[in-house]
Amino acid sequence: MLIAHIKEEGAVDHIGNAPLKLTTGRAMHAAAASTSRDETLAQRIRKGLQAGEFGVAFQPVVHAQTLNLLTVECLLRWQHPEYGLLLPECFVSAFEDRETAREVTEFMLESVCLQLGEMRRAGQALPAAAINIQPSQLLDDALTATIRETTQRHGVDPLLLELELVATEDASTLLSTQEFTRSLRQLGVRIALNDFGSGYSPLAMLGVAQIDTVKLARGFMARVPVSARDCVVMTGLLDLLDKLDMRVVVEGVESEAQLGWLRQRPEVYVQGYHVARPQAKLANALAIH
Ligand code: G
Ligand code: MN
Repeated sequence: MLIAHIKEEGAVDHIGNAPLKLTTGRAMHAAAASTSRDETLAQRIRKGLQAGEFGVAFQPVVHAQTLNLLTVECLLRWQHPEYGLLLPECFVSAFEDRETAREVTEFMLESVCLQLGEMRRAGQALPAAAINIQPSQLLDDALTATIRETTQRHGVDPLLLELELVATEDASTLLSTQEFTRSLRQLGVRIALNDFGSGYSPLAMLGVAQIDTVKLARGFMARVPVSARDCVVMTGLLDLLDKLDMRVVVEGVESEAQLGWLRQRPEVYVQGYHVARPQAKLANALAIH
């Protein structure tokens, strides 16, 4: 079966929970060790960007019923020379440093637009691409200009880009005021709220926030369809988002039973290991549909 095949091929995210914890521990150790040499994790990341230690993995988001591709989420990966493959949860704390967050976003935009530009020149249809940013980056006046310049240089339509902001108090505040997303919107860039329901996620913000896509946190699906009460929570949320005309992506779809349950709803998009793991090659993430 195509899906099962793709799950294995070129997977760069096959670190299970236990090894991932190990990697996290090592990364923290690394951070601590480097701090003692007067090098912060943020500085080490910037050095790693220069040294070509960072890469991008691609995970498809598909329509639950048809499995047609909606977007490819572009995920940062750090191939650390000493500690091996590190996932963003190991080092995202360093993105509180504004300059580091900016450089990482520039790296992602450059990598993703370069690949999309190459596809366009090869006459291929381009997928929409989602990139994760820190909510505070909406305060960076240069963000819109960087996106405009990078997309233009590679001949990529900014309409293809979606920025994912993790649900935090900052995201809630910034997305509830039009001016912080106005220039991005004018450029045609879409905004997604990531991990909704796991962090600071008041329902009231859905009424006011400037959001195109809500990505529901993995936790919501953990006991669906086994637990009737969890199914009620999901059904209520999906009804709410549907009425608000927001696009909904359900994250963490890890089983056929979960996908089957979500397939009852024509408006739902899904992302998760059962559909495809993050792939080292963009082409593999696109081969899903
Ligand atoms: O926070 P965000 O939703 O952007 O996280 C994306 C990360 O989630 C990816 O790096 C990937 O490793 C992980 N991921 C993707 N699909 C699944 C899944 O089905 N289950 C789990 N546990 N993690 C997933
Ligand atoms: Mn994301």
